Amino acid sequence: MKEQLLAIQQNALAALERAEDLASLDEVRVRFLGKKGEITAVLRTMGQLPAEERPAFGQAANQVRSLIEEKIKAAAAGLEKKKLQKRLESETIDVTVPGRAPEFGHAHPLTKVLDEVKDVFVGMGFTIAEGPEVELSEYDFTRLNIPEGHTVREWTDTFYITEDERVHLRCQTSPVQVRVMEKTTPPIRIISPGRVYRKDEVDATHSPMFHQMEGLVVDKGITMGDLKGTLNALVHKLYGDDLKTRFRPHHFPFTEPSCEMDVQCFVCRGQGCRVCKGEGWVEVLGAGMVHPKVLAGCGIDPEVYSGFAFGLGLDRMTMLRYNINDLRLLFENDLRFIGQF
Ligand code: 2U9
Repeated sequence: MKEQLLAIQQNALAALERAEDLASLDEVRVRFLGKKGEITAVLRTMGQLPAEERPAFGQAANQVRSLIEEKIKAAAAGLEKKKLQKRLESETIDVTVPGRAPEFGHAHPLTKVLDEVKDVFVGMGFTIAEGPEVELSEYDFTRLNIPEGHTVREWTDTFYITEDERVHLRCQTSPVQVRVMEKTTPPIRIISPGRVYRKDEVDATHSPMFHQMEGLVVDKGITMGDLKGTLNALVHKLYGDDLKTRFRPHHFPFTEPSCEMDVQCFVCRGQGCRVCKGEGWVEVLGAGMVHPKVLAGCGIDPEVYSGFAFGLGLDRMTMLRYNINDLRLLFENDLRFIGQF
């Protein structure tokens, strides 16, 4: 019986040596110390021993048991430590290794141009006014001297919200200025940037939604000279002092007289190229003296006050600025395109 105990002890210690992980270690414990384990089994045979030998044998068997238990505990601690070591190694981060640079986004080209234009006007004492995109026809048409029946009020041009044509998606940001004029005593110096909507097929230069920046100055004695001086200051700040500009007569229902402003093509400097379609000049905005009926319609006496207003297409200005030949690129969010700016 003693040899049997010894054999069990050696087998147990050998099995412990081979145990790679806690699971196989537990198998060893069950095999030797478990209810059906070898130690338990040999203890059950103690009954076959002569009575006087049993205490010694029992003691020897318990010694083997407690030895195996100790060895298992020590081995478990060793395996735990090894496991922790491995986890620490795998989790160790080399703080000297440079971190992954977070990808920084940047402003969309449209936003960059908008901020540039805002800076110029805020620098000239203008304030920024904003208003609803879902607008009343009263403010976007009637108050702007665009009477019923005018083509721009057609369903073909305008996204009406209500059957009665009282509410639509604004076609320009001018209603913002009307809302300011009706509740403000001049002087008024505001710019109103924002999204506008017109029923247009999407192509390289048209989109049903695009961005405008309009401006308005109303005070005593405002002249066409103030209009030209202010818009020349804008162009020279944006494109450089030496760029030539010209004003061509035009017509808008809400301004009289009206004009369009061209700048010398900043790509070919007037020689003629793809950007200016060989003209040497590029149209950048429309403007004019606020129509007296529009002033009066907002409760401002045109005998006392006068004003000028202008409007520019921000998308178009951005395309000119960055030599972009397709408007859709500004809206399609292709990171290869956006990433360039
Ligand atoms: C009030 C009175 C007058 C705003 C103006 C323009 C000329 C103009 C176009 C620019 C590019 C529209 O997006 S676009 O196609 N706009 O040319 N806008 S004068 O005149 C106003 C505005 C408000 C109370």
